[in-house]
Amino acid sequence: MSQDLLLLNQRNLSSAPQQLSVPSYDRSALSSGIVHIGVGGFHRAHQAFYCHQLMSQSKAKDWAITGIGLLEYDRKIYEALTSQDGLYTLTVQSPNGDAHTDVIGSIREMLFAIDTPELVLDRMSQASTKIISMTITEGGYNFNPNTGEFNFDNPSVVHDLAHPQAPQSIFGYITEALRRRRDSNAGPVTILSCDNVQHNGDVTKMVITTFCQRQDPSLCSWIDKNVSFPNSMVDRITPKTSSETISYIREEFGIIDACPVNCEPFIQWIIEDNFISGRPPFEEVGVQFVDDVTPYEEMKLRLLNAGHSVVGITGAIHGYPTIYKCLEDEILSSYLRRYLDVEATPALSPVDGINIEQYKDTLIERFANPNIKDSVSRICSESSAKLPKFILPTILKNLESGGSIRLGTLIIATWCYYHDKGINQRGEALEIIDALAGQLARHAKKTSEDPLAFLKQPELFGELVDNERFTEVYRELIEKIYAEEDILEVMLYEMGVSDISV
Ligand code: CS2
Repeated sequence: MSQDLLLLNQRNLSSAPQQLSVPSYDRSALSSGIVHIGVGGFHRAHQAFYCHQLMSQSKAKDWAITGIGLLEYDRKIYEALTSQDGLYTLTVQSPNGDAHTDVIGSIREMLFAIDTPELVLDRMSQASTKIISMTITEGGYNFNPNTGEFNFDNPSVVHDLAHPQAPQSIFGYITEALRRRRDSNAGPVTILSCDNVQHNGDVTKMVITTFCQRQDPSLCSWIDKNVSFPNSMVDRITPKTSSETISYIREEFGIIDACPVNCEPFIQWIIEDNFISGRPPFEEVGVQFVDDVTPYEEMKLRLLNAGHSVVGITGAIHGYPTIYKCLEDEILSSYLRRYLDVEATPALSPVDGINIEQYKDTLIERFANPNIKDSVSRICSESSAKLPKFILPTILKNLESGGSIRLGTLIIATWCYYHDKGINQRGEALEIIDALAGQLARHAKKTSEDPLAFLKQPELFGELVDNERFTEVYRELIEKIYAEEDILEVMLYEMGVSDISV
């Protein structure tokens, strides 16, 4: 290693170059009030950043974060952050090329459940832990979005039902931690979901109590009185860390950071103020507290997240690598706007104090930020957990009201094509990351014999396959996509006919 390069850690902070902003607060005086499960890029660009901002104003020193990795997949981030004393760089990149990097200091320690399960349970159940928060992805909640049923067949759930004291799943960990809190009088705690799931707090409460009802029904009434589950809407586009970001930090600052994060300037967090055991004064750093988060989450999921999937799935088939490249294409960007205006917006409930037109303008500018190289494959990953929440509610609402459904239906049909072909229209292999990839491909591959085969996955599509108006449009679009060499041609055509009610 060159002598000029510094490893990022607490000891080396004092030698960091002047132009790098490092924590101004005494990290040794912090204590953990928050335990966070799932310390990916998003958590570090969002919640950990909000906490860091408070600490920079000499506030919230009891609200530092203990980060937890539950899965084998988390080992890498656990090792990297542990070797860096919880420190990492966060680079905010503006569309005009301006970039600002901070070293974030709000994560006090990292724990890895597979190596030290007792330590993890200990932190979750100690009285000083007031909030257990989580980003476990849209697919992590282990329930069928159509029926609301919890999946008791999941092997780690089966394991945890039989071994309450040695859990593997998040449900097992939380339930055991709550039991220990009850038995030791550690006091109430807030469980805060930070995932893109509508009513994420209610969903978290539902899955935890359903699991607990089966494992230890006597604990349920304690949970009812001593645990709160606020709903929240979270937002900041955070691409996967790339080797480019690692090199940027090394070249710009002479710092070796194994797990830097880069993200857009936009940040938003809207939360229902339902923290049974107190919370950091997040409102002082721009977090909004509301009585009912429903309209905000609906707007975000059905405009921003759905918008991502609209350009992501079609962009993947055309062969674009990143979202900003998709936005540079006029057909894709007009299609996106058309989808948002003609199908998504009319299906939304009114949102107090938010100008939806402006919101859409801003989201298109955000997607187009050329310095956020957000990969199409990240957006398409786990679409089986995303599209039913991002796109289907809009289609269902428009089916109910007689509104347009063609633009959204094209995305579902393109998604089928994506799993059927497994390659883009340039002949390159698609990087398909989805827990249900095998099942999705099996259904998609039957499309030539049965054009509706892909829709015959009720856990994803509910009863849509029985809706005549929907299936008529879907069949027509499937035919077009399979006949055309370029998805963009189909999109162009559809923009001409999108407002004709079928
Ligand atoms: C994205 C989100 O994964 C996705 O499909 O839409 O990760 C999105 O970038 C974030 O929700 C932005 O807040």
